[in-house]
Amino acid sequence: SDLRIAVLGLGMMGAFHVELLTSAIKGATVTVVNDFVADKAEAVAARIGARVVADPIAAINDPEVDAVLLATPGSTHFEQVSACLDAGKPVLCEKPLTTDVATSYALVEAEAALGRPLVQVGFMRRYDTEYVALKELIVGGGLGRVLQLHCTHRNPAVPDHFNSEFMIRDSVVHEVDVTRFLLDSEITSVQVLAGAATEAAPEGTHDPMLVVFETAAGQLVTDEIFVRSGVAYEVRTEAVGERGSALIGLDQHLTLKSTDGRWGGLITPGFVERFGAAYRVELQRWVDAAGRGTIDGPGVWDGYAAVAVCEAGVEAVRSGQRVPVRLGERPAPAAHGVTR
Ligand code: ISE
Repeated sequence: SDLRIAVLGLGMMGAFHVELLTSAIKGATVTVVNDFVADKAEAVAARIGARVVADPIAAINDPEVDAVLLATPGSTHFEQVSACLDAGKPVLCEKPLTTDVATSYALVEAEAALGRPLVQVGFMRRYDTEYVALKELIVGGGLGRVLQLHCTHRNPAVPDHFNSEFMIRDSVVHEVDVTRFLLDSEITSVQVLAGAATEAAPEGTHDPMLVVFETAAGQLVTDEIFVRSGVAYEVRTEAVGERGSALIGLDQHLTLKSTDGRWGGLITPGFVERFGAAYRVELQRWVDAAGRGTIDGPGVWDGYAAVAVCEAGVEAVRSGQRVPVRLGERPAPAAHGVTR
């Protein structure tokens, strides 16, 4: 029988997940929906034949819910993920895990105390075929020892509330996870260079920025974050090793057309075109794992580490200094999340 899912938060991401769950994912039924805007919840529920439960904690604890998808604001995640752990229900939590290091670490400890991984964090790039191929190349030794990563992360446009801090916590967080995923090493420091800003940026917002991570193995990672490029959704990563380099995200699998001896093509306009397939794989694997009472992807430790790096990144924007990242102790393997 289908896994019965509660979707909490029906903004852009929540609505996107509901759409996928009801159209593309096997073995799942959305039985309960929740949003702090009552009309929105009612409209979605009516369309897909689900029930509205107005209180988020009651939605999690509802007897007709086996697993929970959280697309609520980050500030509500600590309480909601805690409720999922208390109820013993698998949860897929959109980033960020929580909004500060202390509460994220509290969730690491709570899951460890429970003794089985239930918390998965929505870092969807780990399911993108290109990132998976790059990881396999690296793990297989195809590049030799990897020394540097160079990441580009551009959005065509964003709302005004994307200030420098938000850009770190909401956008750069993806490269934080990509770095940890590809290099299997923790990030130990963050530095941010804020140069000339686009005239599209509101006063005081540094857009673009150049972010530099250092890993425990001494590898350097650069990330150009530019969320008002005015052009397209461009996400590229190049890994540079002792025996070669590899770049992903260049043609983004769209058709390149040759004319007049030149090459060119389309750039993905948004995240749906770039990562839609990855979201679908992420969700299907999570549904399958949740049916077995577990997770299949980045776990609570990955969510915690990302929050810790982003917090250091925000301080690095303010201070202009290289800011160290110090992580708490990682619980024993049997207790922490499955990392892919
Ligand atoms: C947003 O939250 C995302 O997750 C997108 O993938 C990213 O490109 C964007 O910059 C973020 O703000």
